[in-house]
Amino acid sequence: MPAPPPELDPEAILTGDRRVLARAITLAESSRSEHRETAEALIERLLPETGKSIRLGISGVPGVGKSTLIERLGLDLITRGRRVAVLAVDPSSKRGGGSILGDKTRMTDLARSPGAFIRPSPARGTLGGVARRTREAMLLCEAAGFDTIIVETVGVGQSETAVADMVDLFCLLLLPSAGDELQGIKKGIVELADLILVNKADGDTKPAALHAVSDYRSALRLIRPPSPNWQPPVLPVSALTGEGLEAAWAEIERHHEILERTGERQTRRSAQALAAFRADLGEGLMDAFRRHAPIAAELPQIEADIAAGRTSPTAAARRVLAHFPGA
Ligand SMILES: Nc1nc2c(ncn2[C@@H]2O[C@H](COP(=O)(O)OP(=O)(O)O)[C@@H](O)[C@H]2O)c(=O)[nH]1
Ligand SMILES: [Mg+2]
Repeated sequence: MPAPPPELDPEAILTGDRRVLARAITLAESSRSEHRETAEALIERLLPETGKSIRLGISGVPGVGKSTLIERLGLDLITRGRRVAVLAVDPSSKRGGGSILGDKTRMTDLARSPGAFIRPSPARGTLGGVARRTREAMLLCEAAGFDTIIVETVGVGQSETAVADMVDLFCLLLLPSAGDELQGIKKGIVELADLILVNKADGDTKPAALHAVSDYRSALRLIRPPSPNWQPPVLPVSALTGEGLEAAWAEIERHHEILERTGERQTRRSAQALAAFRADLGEGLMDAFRRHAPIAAELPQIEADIAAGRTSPTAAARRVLAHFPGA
């Protein structure tokens, strides 16, 4: 494994040097494998200094108020002495066009705070690749002393599952209208949530928000909770006025304590790390496989035959796998 270059001194990351931190994350996101290897070596060195944060995922449809909430909550937490890193997983940003996470992802007030570090989504890659880099960015931020990591994602694709698989607490932010369909939330996302916040519980939309809270409380009673030690709370909040955010944070801390006390946090993180390892292994094998010259030469024809119904997918897979000893 290559040694980190001098400008990527692990000590500089440990002292919280954000310029070095940003550079390390850029290397981890690079499309060049030597850059990624450098970042990986650095992360390995720093691994004993990671894991000491509250890892929080926040998801919800565009416009629900994720960025507004993260900025407000982040500023509150910083005044209480916490250090907050915000990472984004935005499946749309790879298209080069508009990001679904939106402009507020920049969170200008929070970005100015010396206690915060904000990093937009890696611009390129498959969801698996983006998730891997976000996980690495999370570890680097932890080594740099950030004790609160917030991962923002949109609730319209597969990305929320990827985020739920890298955090301790997955929070779903909802609009003050009842019904998953009305909210445009994908089936199954509510089941992933450790905490549900109904946002915009202010002004004209407050009654609807309170109504949605009681609807979701009833709905959750019918769903098996994601953890045997935790029943996901449903709370009204206003990211705009800040009302309810203190109660929401209290639940996040309570969840953190329960998971720590029961050992579930470690179990969950171990399972997540193993799943990430297996996903990387699978992707790496698939890449190696596609680059293997005899297969690369045959693959287009084989795929054309399968698409045209001339070959069965199972038989074709078996023939291709026969190129590999032991497969
Ligand atoms: N009334 C009200 N508006 C809000 C609240 N939170 C966010 N908004 C507004 O909703 C819009 C979308 O917010 P944004 O944070 O960009 O949503 P995101 O797409 O989920 O990140 C913006 O115009 C916000 O000002 C809230 O608690 N109450
Ligand atoms: Mg946003």
